[in-house]
Amino acid sequence: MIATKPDEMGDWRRTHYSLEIVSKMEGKKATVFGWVSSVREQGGIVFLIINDKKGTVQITVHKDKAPKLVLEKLKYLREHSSIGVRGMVKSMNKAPHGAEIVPEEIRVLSTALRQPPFSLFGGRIPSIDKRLDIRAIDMRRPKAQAIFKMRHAVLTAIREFLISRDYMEVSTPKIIATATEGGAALFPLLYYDKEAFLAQSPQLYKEQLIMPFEKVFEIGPIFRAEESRTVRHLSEVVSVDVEEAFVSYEDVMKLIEQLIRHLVQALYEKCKEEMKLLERRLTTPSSTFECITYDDALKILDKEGLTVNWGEDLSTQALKALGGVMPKFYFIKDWPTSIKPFYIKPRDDKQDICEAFDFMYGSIELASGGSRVSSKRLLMRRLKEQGLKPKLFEYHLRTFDYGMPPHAGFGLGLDRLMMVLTGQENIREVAMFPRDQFRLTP
Ligand code: AMO
Repeated sequence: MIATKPDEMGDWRRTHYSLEIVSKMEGKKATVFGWVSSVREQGGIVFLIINDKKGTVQITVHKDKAPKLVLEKLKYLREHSSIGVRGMVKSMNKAPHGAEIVPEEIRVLSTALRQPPFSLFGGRIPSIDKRLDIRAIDMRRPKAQAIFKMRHAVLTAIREFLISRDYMEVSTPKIIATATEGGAALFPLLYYDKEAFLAQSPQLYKEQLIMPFEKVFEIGPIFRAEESRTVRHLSEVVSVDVEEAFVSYEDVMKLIEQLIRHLVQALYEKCKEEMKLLERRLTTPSSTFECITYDDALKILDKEGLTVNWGEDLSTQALKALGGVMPKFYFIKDWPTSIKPFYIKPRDDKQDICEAFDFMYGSIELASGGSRVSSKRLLMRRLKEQGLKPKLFEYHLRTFDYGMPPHAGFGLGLDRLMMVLTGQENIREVAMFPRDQFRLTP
């Protein structure tokens, strides 16, 4: 029940964030906004704690001295309501950051109609499924805040890293005509009177874009109609796609090594507090990651008592076993051509092996990539070998008539990378509004 009409914000604007209310401001006026996270009364003094995006600030109301209107407002204040406070800063040792605000006026902008079904600031939290139902509130928990601040820092650092190396950020269509990633199922949709699909990957477009721009990257959504519900798969994720002309898969693998080192360093610079809160300690990876071939992987698995026949993909069980032996970042390269997509280049000396790699962290595949087929004839043959119709790819193949150079690239799953960097077991913890077979809202 709302006891009174909410106040208008009027001409009030924030003058300071919570963190800026410090003892040096003694005697100055401040206007802060945020959400009430606790109301406590002790010996005729009411302490309000207000949370904003940067932290907390204490508001102290002396009941015998406070303006009547402030006291009136206190009656209706409850946790989670959003309020504005204008008052005088007083230095106070016991308050967060050594200062508090003594309010001259309080505006209650929106009274919380109910309390969240779990405490945001401590105590047991329910399962992810229950939390996702009110995700925008769940994300106010300090640990969720830390995860998404780290995600933001990683996205910023990826852009910094690639742009400083002269890659151009591009945007490609997400409504597309043909599949590129054989195994993963497509989401069909009605595009006027035609069937179209949500993009599984920007693969063909990023390859085309190396013709005009040579070095490109895209950070955007990819869509996969995953059949099974796992802690590592979602139906929509963000992919960091990179593509470059005149390089091979070995070159882009080196780029991934440098990128990951840059990201870990950036997190230590910008997100120390967040990593501490999540109890995440990352060691800066060495400058070269371990790199095994697919054949090596089969040998390791054989030693672990797991037989995988040459030419078979590595099952979840096999990846788990491999992750037990190699728990950190590493590459698996030189895969059988038959289990990699049509656009991956077979090796010149041994056509049944291709210049593909997967980039791993333990048992999690974080990225895959490779050298691409740049010959139109070969690409048509590879399409046919994979049961696809070159005619449907005419719009793509056409580009190859105009001097398509050797090129290589990769797609890195941002959500899986964030699982690793923040130490989360379930991919849903690092996606703001995750989508899976059973979840289309919020
Ligand atoms: P691939 O299909 O391996 O390769 O996808 C690249 C990376 O995207 C992430 N990913 C997913 N993450 C969570 N849930 C999913 N359902 C999901 N699907 C994919 C993974 C994966 O390693 N075109 C190629 C890339 C290239 O060669 O450039 C591609 O899409 O982290």
